[in-house]
Amino acid sequence: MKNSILHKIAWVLLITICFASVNAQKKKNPNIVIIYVDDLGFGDLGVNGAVGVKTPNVDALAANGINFTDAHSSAATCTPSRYSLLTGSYAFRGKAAILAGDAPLIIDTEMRTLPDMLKDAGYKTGVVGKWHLGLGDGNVNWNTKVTPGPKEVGFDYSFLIPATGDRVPTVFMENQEVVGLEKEDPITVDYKKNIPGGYPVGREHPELLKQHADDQHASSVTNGISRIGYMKGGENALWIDENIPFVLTDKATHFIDKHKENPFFLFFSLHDIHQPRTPNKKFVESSEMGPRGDVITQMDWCVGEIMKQLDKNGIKENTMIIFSSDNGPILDDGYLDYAIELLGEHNPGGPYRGSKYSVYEAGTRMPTVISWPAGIQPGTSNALLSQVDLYASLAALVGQKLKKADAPDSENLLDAWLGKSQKGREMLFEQAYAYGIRKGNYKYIHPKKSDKLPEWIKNKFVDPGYSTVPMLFNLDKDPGETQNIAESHPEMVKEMAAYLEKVLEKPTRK
Ligand code: NG6
Ligand code: CA
Repeated sequence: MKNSILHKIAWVLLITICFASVNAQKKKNPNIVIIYVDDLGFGDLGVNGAVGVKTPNVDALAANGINFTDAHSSAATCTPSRYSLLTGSYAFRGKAAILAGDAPLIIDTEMRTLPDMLKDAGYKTGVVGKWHLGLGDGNVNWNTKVTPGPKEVGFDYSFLIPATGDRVPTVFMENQEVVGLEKEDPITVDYKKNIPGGYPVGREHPELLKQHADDQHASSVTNGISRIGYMKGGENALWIDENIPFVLTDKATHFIDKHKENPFFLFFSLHDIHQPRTPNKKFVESSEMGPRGDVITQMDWCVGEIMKQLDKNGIKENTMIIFSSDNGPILDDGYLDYAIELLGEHNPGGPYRGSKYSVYEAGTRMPTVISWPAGIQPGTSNALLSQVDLYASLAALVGQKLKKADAPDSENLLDAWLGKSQKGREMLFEQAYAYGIRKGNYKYIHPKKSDKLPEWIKNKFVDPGYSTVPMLFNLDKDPGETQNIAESHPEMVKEMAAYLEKVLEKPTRK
């Protein structure tokens, strides 16, 4: 009898110890916050040499963490880069291209995503901000819960700008339902034709506009800004552009508060500094560059608020912040806010050539900072890295094994992300309107069959990197990609073209 009681006590003790150690293990994993800025260029941070604007909060993050000088988004546009970040797969594999605001979800719900993987490791997961990965399965009805969406690809919580700031519907969605929608005023969206009884159209009513827009951005006007696409209804739910940073930061800090006891993963995906750039009055004239500079200050403020919240909750030490951008900078992307005229000496892409949409370096070489006071030593790193690798690297960090089909292009480069090694990728793939490959400091640009640019790209401040002959640059000597040395380096061209061929053929993760 006595023996069996002792036995029972021993079992209870053993189980308690096991649970305690599992919990301790869980506790050790840092919270992870990805702060993903939209269209921020390498040179747009103080720490990377910004001239007309200050970014004290991000600079402080860099001073206490690692500033990466050769880290890349997987693509030079938004949807593709985000797709790769969340799936560890190159965007072309999922046919991910810039999406319309009513496009269906492009992530296969059967795929194990980055948030799925972190959930398996015990994390609470949330996304706050720009989504632009599609919602629903076609013919989305904005007046009901829209599925599939973030929940079906691994996020416990979502608060979204469904597509972009310049696309309808201009409403927020919380857990896949429009916030503030009134039953009597349902939302209709159409990307092809105007909707009778819908919002006035910018190209017919320029007097309603706060900012002049080109014809592509001249459809429905909400909050004095014309957008891509047509919309009707949902008046009570419309966002006020000038308040977006406050609304998003509030949701992000609430998520942090709510989950401070768990490990959590927050994907904080800002609208800034994408057009339309309409800084809140708190930030107007905070820079010397007009709205584009002012929204950089605004973005920096958001970063500061996140830091404050972590500090307040006593979890700053064991929170890893990954700060980066989805694609390179663009001065004119459709709205007239005088970004070109007010640029001064500022170089949005730093010393690099190109911009958003471009296969030249500035298209994908992203401002990238990682801080984790409890886990990394401050410093800088010039390791060659791609955001597609964050999935496998974070899986290694939290002790999750990848199954064969998971994260098909993601390499575990955790030591490089943590600054323990300066060795990044051997070869790196860049997707823009042309394909690029990096090997060490060499950069290869794959030729296009035709040099005919898409019509809409022509008038832009874009240097796309289209060429009908192969191009090769030595970034060591020529960071601005001005001297094509392909002809004198045929072996290098051959090797890099062969690697590209392999990437295009099948997943690259070993
Ligand atoms: C382009 C838009 C551009 C911007 C971009 C998406 C036109 C002519 N241009 O199609 O203004 O919205 O899509 O930007 O419509 S991104 O950062 O989300 O990739
Ligand atoms: Ca973008």
